[in-house]
Amino acid sequence: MKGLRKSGKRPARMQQQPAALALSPASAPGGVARRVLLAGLIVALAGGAGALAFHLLSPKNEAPGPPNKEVVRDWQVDHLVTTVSLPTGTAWTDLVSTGARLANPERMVWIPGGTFFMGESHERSFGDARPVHEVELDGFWMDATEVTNAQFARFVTETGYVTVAEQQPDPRDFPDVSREELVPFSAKFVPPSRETPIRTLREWWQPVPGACWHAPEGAASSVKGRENHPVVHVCWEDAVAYAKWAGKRLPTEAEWEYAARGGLDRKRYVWGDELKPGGKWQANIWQGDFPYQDTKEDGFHGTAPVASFPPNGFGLYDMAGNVWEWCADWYRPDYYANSPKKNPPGPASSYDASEVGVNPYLPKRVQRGGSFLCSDVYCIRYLPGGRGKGEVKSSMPHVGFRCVASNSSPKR
Ligand SMILES: [Ca+2]
Repeated sequence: MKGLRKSGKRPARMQQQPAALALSPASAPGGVARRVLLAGLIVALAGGAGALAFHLLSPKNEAPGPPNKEVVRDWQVDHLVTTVSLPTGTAWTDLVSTGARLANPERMVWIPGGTFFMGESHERSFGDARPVHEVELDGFWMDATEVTNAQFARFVTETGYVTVAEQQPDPRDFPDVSREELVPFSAKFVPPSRETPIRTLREWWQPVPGACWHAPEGAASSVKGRENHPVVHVCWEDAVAYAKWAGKRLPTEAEWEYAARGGLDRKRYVWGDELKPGGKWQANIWQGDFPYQDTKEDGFHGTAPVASFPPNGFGLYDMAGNVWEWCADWYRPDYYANSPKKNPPGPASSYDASEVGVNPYLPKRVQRGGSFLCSDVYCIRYLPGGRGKGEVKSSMPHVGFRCVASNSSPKR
């Protein structure tokens, strides 16, 4: 198979289209589509270092989303939380504390509104997480876990939805690949077998024909036995489609960061200041020498079943590590300097000139939380203020999502 080559004139749709990787490892490393996706990967993976400064101020004891017994019961039925029985007048704090004791992936928890300082200013922090700025948010519901394969399968079964990775690529987006060679595909992380310079990162990712959410390693694979793992190989529009079906939406970046902190004030991790309290890992990240040796001290190489680690203070699982999570916002590295204080929706469009050789106008959305490929010695963007980004048509094996809902009871 011939590789993708950079076209002299970029088709208009190229900026809207995938994503993507060349279709063979031998493909031209300078291919436009490949560089689009890999540039995002580099940012997602190659974070700098630094602690976060996050300041949670005076959360408000607002009324919960379901305002009465009737709605709460419906919410429980919808989410199969049959073990929960909440009387009329239950405060949001009770919902949160109740939720924190459960590990039902169908469940949502109420995140109380409040004011906090978003971003971080540590000397080793990421430039796009500055300046720290005060943000005020209304309360909202949030999925306790990342959306699982089982949940996504239900969505697909009911709707017939076909993800972007399963669709035939548009030849106009891959002008240097023959029609015969152009097949649906997604990406696979292939670590080197020995120590290697970080600059070779692009070589660690390979396109895999047939790879998609239900066949993560290619056509011969499946998610059997991984029903409770987070769904991956979903691009931004796939996540949005699921959210609409579920009567929910993707979180704004501000909502995501606020929720990730779980009510803690200026802590380095979503669980506190200590990496391994009691000697126990608190998230599915990478241990060992990245990228060639994962000792999986935390028990997992690759994705872990959702809720395999303790929840944060709001009862949310895996807000650090496991998989990156799509947010609703367009990505701009300079947004924090101009964002509104109240419920910031993100910028009107994306613009990112920080990636050398990549069109700065490529449509990118925010990703948060880091993944199983993050570590304290390499990509620490799994810390609560760390920002990630991805081209909207790109699907990856370490990117998933979770949903939120405003004050109304979500459908599912
Ligand atoms: Ca791990």
